[in-house]
Amino acid sequence: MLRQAKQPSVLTGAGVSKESGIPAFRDALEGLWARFHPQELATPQAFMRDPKLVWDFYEYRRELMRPAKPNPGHKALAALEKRFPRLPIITQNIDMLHEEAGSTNVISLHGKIAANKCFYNCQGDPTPVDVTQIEWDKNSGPPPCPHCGRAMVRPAVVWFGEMLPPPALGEAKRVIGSTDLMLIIGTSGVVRPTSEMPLTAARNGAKLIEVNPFESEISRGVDLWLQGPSGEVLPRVVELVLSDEA
Ligand code: BV8
Repeated sequence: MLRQAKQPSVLTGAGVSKESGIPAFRDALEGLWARFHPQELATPQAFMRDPKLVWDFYEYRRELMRPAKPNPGHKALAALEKRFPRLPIITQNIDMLHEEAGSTNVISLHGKIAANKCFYNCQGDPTPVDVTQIEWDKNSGPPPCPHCGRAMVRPAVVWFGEMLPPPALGEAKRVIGSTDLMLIIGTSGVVRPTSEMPLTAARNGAKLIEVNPFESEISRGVDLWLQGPSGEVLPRVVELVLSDEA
């Protein structure tokens, strides 16, 4: 199916980063954070209610992600560009491991955890803030925005109830409207609007291949389910596709 594809695309979720040691979004977290579900904290309301709690939650996840390296699954997707240059990778992940693995066309639907911005976007959406240039008491939660001094600085990720960034969403829609084969990797298919993208692609005639060790919300609608961890399945798939070039 991949060999015949003219415009393949990829959609990834937290599962593709599991073998890099990053817990998936719905995995239980350790220690202090075990009693929280990320969903409760990944909202603007939670941040307004308790900015320090939410800020510390992201600092904790940034610490978790810092040592993480691309795994064989990320690397296989980057290698696939030998056959499909600029292979679009629509990702829900905020860890930037696809870019680190060498993928050149990553569409980040939910932002990047390493980035911060003004909560009010006081200089326009988004108003990036580089916290390494700010001196503040790190135990007091987020610093005030250095531009407006009114709002607090927040992680530049998309929270529940927030719109996806129009540039990324527009790019994803263009890919979905033209792809003839979508590889869907490591997503539970729960979070909208991303979870609707495979079906939209299929309605436009695309074939769907899912890579996931467990059944997901989209498994019933795919043409082929490769059941297994992406760090093992993807290298074998990509080797097959690239070897027939020889
Ligand atoms: C929006 C960034 C429109 C932050 C994330 C009620 C109130 C408010 C909103 C809603 C509501 N009901 C529904 C909604 C919409 C909501 C939504 O979908 N909620 C869900 C929970 C029902 N969506 C939104 O709010 C979105 N915005 O709709 O705006 C709007 C706005 C205003 C007004 C009107 C309309 C915004 C959603 C974005 C949220 N931000 N992340 C952060 O990370 O802190 S989402 C978060 O979930 C992560 O990005 C994560 O990637 C994503 C999805 O999860 P998955 O990636 O699928 O990960 P998960 O853990 O679920 O699954 C892992 C999978 O991997 C599993 O299937 C597992 O089997 C598999 N796996 C495990 N090991 C491996 C593996 N696969 C491969 N290899 C392995 N080794």
